Amino acid sequence: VPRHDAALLALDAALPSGAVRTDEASRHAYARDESEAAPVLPDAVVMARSTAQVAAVMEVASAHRVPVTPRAAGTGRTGGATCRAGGLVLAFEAFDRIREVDAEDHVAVVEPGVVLGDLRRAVDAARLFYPPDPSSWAECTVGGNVAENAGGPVAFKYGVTGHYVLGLEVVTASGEVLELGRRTKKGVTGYDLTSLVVGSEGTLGLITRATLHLLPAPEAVRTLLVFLDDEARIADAVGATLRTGIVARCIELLDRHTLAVLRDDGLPIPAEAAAMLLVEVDGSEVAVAIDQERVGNALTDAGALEVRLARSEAERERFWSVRRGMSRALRSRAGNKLSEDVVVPRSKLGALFEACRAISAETGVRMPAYGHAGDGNLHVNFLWDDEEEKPRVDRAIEALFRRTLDLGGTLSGEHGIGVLKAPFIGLEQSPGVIDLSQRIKAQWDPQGILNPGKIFAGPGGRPGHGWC
Ligand code: LAC
Ligand code: ZN
Repeated sequence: VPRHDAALLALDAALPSGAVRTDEASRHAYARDESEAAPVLPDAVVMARSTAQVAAVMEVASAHRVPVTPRAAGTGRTGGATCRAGGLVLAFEAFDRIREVDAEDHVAVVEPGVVLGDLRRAVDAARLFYPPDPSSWAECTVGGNVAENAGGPVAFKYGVTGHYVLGLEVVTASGEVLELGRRTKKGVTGYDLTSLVVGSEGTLGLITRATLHLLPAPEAVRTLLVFLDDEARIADAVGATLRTGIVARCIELLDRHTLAVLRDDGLPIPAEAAAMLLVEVDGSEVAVAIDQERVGNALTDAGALEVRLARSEAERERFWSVRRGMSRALRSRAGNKLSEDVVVPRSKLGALFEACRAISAETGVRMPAYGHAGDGNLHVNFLWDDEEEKPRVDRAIEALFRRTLDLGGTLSGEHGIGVLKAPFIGLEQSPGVIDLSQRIKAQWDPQGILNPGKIFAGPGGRPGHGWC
């Protein structure tokens, strides 16, 4: 039953009619994201279309101490858009205009609900390039990308979302509108509050506009389909690519389990292949012709079973579309799935892979892995069918996290902590760092109404891989 009656009345008065929804269907539609985090029904869903409306919502929410969970496409993978404490889901999907693509200054200015695919097309039409390419780009939004500091395959060469954020307009918990950052490429005035908000998972402020840095579009891209006969060759193949000195655009990995998904989809995979890399180079037509050859030769020398150039844009897109759908494909292959996005220093990729195999053998949990090998960023998945297997899954995940940290890595490369990893943040960060972070949070949001329950395992936090 919806609560917060007084706040809802005040919101109804402050916003256009239809913006505040308390019907069952709306509440259910906004109860979960693209993760295994258990759904929670919001008391109401509020649709925002402007900075003024977001500010009005926060004025009411802070006056009535109502929790607010920001959300746009709901493609997040750690439960960040689920409202653990009830209250409002503030939906940004209709706040979605591309306000500017400036081809001279190489800047785009967008509202938070802009779908990344739409931004990519608009930027492309101006012969520019906005590199961040999370697999969900056809659906996810720029606001969510900034809030999670999303990455993707080409992060290997180009970096993640945060590297392209020059400035942000942010609405605070009390409804104040702040302009952070700048519009110029360089700028070091004062504290870098823009970077603090990037990746803060909606816990510090609400992003109502983003000013993004663009690059000139590379003239050409070439895709190498690299097949390996043994997963043990993966680390060597990645190393061989790096040693050419050519910065590939991406070095993506599929292990033998995830390669099977490509096979099942009818893609041409050599029978003896046990792993695959998707390696791309980009630049001028002349440069990619040379780079593709040199990287291909290095991979052949490193013992690749076969190195094949994607013959056409259509073939390239066939591989990428199955790769982008990997997370959902794996989910359809088991009753339950949890997936991680751990990162290790590149030189430890082989050790991480061995650890995955050992943990899988020891716990009996199926652990397919794929991801951004060039960045040492693996999506290790945990698949199980019966609920009684769950304790073994929990054990496997904790073992993966501990090993990752032993190898000098980090718990999350691109999906954030959200609720799912909150119980584990103390494995990586010291009490002093967590305490300082929580004091920063309290400065921005003294009442704790912005996306409560995320990042930090609260006193009521559950043990294990939380909430699911
Ligand atoms: C991917 C998402 C899961 O790389 O991060 O497909
Ligand atoms: Zn990824």
